Amino acid sequence: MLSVLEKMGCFCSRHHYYCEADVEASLQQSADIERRIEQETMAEKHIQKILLLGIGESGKSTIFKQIKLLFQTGFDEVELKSYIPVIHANVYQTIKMLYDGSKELSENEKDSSIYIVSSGNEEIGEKLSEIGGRLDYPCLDKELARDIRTLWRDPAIQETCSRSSELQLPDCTNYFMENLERLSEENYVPTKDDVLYARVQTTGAVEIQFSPVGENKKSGEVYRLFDVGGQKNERRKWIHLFEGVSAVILCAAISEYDQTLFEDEHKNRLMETKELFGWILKQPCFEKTSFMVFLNKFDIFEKKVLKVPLNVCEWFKDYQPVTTGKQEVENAYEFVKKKFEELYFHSTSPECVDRVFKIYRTSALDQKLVKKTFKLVDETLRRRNLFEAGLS
Ligand SMILES: Nc1nc2c(ncn2[C@@H]2O[C@H](COP(=O)(O)OP(=O)(O)OP(=O)(O)O)[C@@H](O)[C@H]2O)c(=O)[nH]1
Ligand SMILES: [Mg+2]
Repeated sequence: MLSVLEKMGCFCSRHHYYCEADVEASLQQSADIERRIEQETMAEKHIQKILLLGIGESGKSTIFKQIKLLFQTGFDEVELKSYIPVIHANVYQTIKMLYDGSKELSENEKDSSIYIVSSGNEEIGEKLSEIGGRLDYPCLDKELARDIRTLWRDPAIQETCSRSSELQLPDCTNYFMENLERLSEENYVPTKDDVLYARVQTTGAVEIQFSPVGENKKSGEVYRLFDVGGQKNERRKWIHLFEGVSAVILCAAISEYDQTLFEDEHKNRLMETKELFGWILKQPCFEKTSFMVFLNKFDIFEKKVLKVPLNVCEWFKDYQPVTTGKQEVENAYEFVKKKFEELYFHSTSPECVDRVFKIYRTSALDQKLVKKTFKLVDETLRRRNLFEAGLS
């Protein structure tokens, strides 16, 4: 006890001998701290917060990866290699879904024979289905890759794949199946495209800070971009990010008009997007927030819309195709775009009419297009800031 008091005495005596210079130094120190906090707060204020929102698989993380590639240092070898287990898991899960799907279709469909794999491939299918159901996948070596390729080329599996919308097959299926040789190499390092195609469901939220300084070095804006999980059980976490948001980028995968949610097979993906966007627009904290809608997966949309009528989706039930080919794709796209515009104006109260609203056509895998789109987003937000600064 005494020693503690002694020690305290030691400190007290130092205080006792505080001279004016000490006081001045201490005042200077606290002024410095305050100035630093103020500077940091100013810097924080300068940073514009952008949220990527949308349902699961709409392409948010793909846009996020592109921004990392475009405006940050990209992926180093360690980061690229960290995608190997994800990519291999995508391969195993996909081939299992295809084989199990073909068995189900061959039992339940009228024209069932087209879904029966050749007898020689049945054993391979059973083996791969068992592997795909494991928690730990084996290393994708040449032998396994050969088996997967053999099964993939089976006409019954190709028929099953043409029903991908009903089977919840990921969009990366064809890409990875066509690159099996490379993916199974011993020293395989994923390419930038492999990473963009890799599908991993986001849980929680991740963020990056970047400044899209263009060739003309004009934009000095600093953005903090947040990527969140879009599946239903993830969305309750979003609310913590809703304060002080400059812009919301809503990702809507317009190619998914004939698909149901991964987490709820009774709900159409575009109907879910419609409800979700309506809900986001009505959030009081977004009264002054800019809205950018990315009508994503246009590359898939332009092929699908010529085969599957747009009006299979309840939201687009009044769509009537009138032409064919490229013109039909444009008509269908414009129709979908108009639906989003109507939804925006319908869900926006009069107090919010002056907030920014823009719609862009995107394919998140197309780096040039994402770059061009983000430049437009940047320009719009800068113009908006100048306008607001003029008002204040
Ligand atoms: N063809 C094509 N594929 C895309 C596009 N955008 C995303 N994808 C693919 O779609 C899959 C899902 O994309 P993600 O970016 O993971 O979707 P997400 O919105 O982050 O999904 P959650 O994390 O579940 O909310 C990935 O395999 C992507 O490669 C696109 O425009 N075209
Ligand atoms: Mg994601």
